[in-house]
This record gives sequence, structure tokens and C-alpha cells, in this order.
Amino acid sequence: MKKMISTFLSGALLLFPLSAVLAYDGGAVSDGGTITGSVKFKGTAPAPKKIEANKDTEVCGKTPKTDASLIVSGGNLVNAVVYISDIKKGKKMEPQKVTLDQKGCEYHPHVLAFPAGSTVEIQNPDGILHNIHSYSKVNSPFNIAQPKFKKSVPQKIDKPETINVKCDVHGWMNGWLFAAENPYYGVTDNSGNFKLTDVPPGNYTVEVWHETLGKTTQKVTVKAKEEAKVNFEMAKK
Ligand SMILES: [Cu+2]
Repeated sequence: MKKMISTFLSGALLLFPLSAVLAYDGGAVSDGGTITGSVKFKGTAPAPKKIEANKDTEVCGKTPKTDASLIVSGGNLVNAVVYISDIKKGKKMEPQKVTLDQKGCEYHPHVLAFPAGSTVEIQNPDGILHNIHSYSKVNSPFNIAQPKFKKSVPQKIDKPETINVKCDVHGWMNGWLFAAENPYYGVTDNSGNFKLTDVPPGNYTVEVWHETLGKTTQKVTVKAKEEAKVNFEMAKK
């Protein structure tokens, strides 16, 4: 009896962390469909505010800067992250090496999306001091002084989270890291379009996150080897 209990316990201990940790199960998908669509801005897009780079002007002032917190291009919403929020099983997810560049005292890209577990190479080609500071809650926050001679600093982001990053030296520098829970995500460009491929047939929730406009969701049904269309429109609240 004692042995049975201990076997049960060790089995339960083995199983519990697996089910708790493996929120997403990746593998081969042979009959996947595609989700495509666009994200539009509803209303008249405000003119982007000019940013005055009033520090290290010889480097930071070289290029004109505008506030990137709401960019609309021909009615299309730029820098919105589109993802499936409730998929548990699908194509393989591999950690990546991605780059966040601080060139010209701005974060490029402004919104960087990657699978959780990836390493972000934070680059400083400016030849001045930057100090990247993350406002993370799920992952441990980081605060890295990057003097001019430190061209690149790797930072691993382990858990899914949307993280705001700022520079403690240059107050206008503002960016976002989107550490995805699954491989079905994309960031809209000037076209406002997105495409999520190799999605196993099923019913899903597609979510859009934008730093200024918040979140919106829609349900979508994906059929084998077919394309499902879903279009979003977001407005200022
Ligand atoms: Cu900086």
C-alpha cells in the first residue's frame, strides 16, 4: 500500500508540472488552414506628435522623431500585434534570436514580437550611453546600462508577456516586447495586414493588442487547408 501511494505521488508530481508548464504543445501540422485579415483604424487618425530629442542631440537629433504610440497609414493600424489567444496545440514553436536596435535613440522595431524563451539582442550602435529598462511583471524586470562600448547585450525573455521598455537616459525612447505564448502571432506593418499559417482546424479566438487602443477579439473557425478571413477595426476610446 505504501509503495502504491508513493508511486501515485511521484506520478502525480511528474504529471502536474508538465500540464502546468506545457501551456502550448507544438508539433507537426499537416492539414492546417490560414487566418488572414487586416486591422484598420476607425476615425480620423491624429497627426503624430513631434518629439524633441533634447539630450545627446548630436546623435539623437540627427533624425526627426515622432511619437510612435499610434501610427495609422492610409487607414491601416500599424504595430498592432495579432495572435490566437486560446490555441493549445499546433505548429512547433522555436526560441529565436531577435534584435532590438536603439539606433538614433529610438527602438527599432517599435514593437518586437517573438516566441517566449527567445533571446533579444539589444544593440547600441549610437556610441552613447543607453539604459534599457523593462517594466515586466511576469518576467523578472531588467535594467541595463549600456555604455557606448557595449554594442550588444543579450536578454532572454522566458515567459509570455507584453513588456514596455524605456530608456532611463532618453525619456522619449519607448518600445514594446511581445513574448508570445504560441507561434501564431504577427505585427501589422503599413498595410495593416496579418497572416497566421498552419493553424490546425478548429475554433479559435483571434486577439489584437495595440499599445494605445487596447485589445479587441473575434472568434474564427479554421477549416483544413482553407483561408479564414477576419478583419478588425479599432477606435480611440
Ligand atoms: Cu537611450
